[in-house]
Amino acid sequence: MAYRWKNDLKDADVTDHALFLNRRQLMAGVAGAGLVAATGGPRAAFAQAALEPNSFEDITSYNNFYEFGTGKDDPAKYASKLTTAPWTVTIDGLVDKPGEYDFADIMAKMTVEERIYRFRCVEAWSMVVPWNGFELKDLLDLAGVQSGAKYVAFETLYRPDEMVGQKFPVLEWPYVEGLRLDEAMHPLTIMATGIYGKDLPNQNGAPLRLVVPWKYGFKSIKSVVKITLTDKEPPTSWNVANSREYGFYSNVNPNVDHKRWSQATERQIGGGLFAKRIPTLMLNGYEDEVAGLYDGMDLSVNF
Ligand SMILES: Nc1nc2c(c(=O)[nH]1)N[C@H]1C(S)=C(S)[C@@H](COP(=O)(O)O)O[C@H]1N2
Ligand SMILES: [Mo]
Repeated sequence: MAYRWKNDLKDADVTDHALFLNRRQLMAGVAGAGLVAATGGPRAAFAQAALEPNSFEDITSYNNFYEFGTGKDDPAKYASKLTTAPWTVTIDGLVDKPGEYDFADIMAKMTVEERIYRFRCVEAWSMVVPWNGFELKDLLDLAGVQSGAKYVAFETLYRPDEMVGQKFPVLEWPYVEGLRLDEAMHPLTIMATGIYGKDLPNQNGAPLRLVVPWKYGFKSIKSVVKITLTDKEPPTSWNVANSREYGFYSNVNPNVDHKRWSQATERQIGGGLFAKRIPTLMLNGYEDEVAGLYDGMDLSVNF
């Protein structure tokens, strides 16, 4: 993954942002109460901290989606070619009900919520994104995870006619990722289907992509077509490309530097050209929620 010092930041889209904040205030006062009640106790525990989301413009114009090219503006330029309907997700491996799950059928069964998460790329830039999505656990429960399953493997669409970057051997295609089962079942782990209440734009991984907020961004695989429950640690694209630099876990960790740069701080997208870098937080600020998953593990070895 190339690390660029490219000054191509754009000013925040103030109008869009202001509208969103108003909507949130409205929800907090009126609909918000109903939402929390309807979804029950555990979900309400992830109170949305005072995170200020990036603008819709930031989130949809500065992307990594190598299937459409390696430039940060390539996905926004080329991803409109991607056909996202119809869309099916194959769920197979160690599940009771393997098969092709139609995206619309999945959506009809899932509870879509808003989750405002920090998003930290391994290249040391970050954003705050107001995702809409559902918990991955709910989808896995739908398929019925069998007792022998220990890991979850994910795969992105392979369609070089529409994904122009797949004509180049930048990575092995299709893009693949994986989680340990307990990470996948964690309530912070979601399948995102929207941003700012709109359908997920193609450049962000339409129609559904994984979001694991305490891990580096490349774990959050886009445009998912296959989910496989397995008993073996699955291959992951960046680890296959360079295992010295990209581990299976890839938890955000300011104390474990990348082989070629520090991970102690990050550049906030949308912060302007002269913005100070901010400290990177252990497990991207989700330490209270997820540190227990790694009890007894040396995170500098299992990076
Ligand atoms: N299929 C696929 N998923 C992917 C990528 C990719 O190139 N292909 N890039 C990853 C990386 S490196 C990051 S930082 C995030 C970027 O997500 P965003 O563009 O929505 O911010 O997507 C991740 N998911
Ligand atoms: Mo990334």
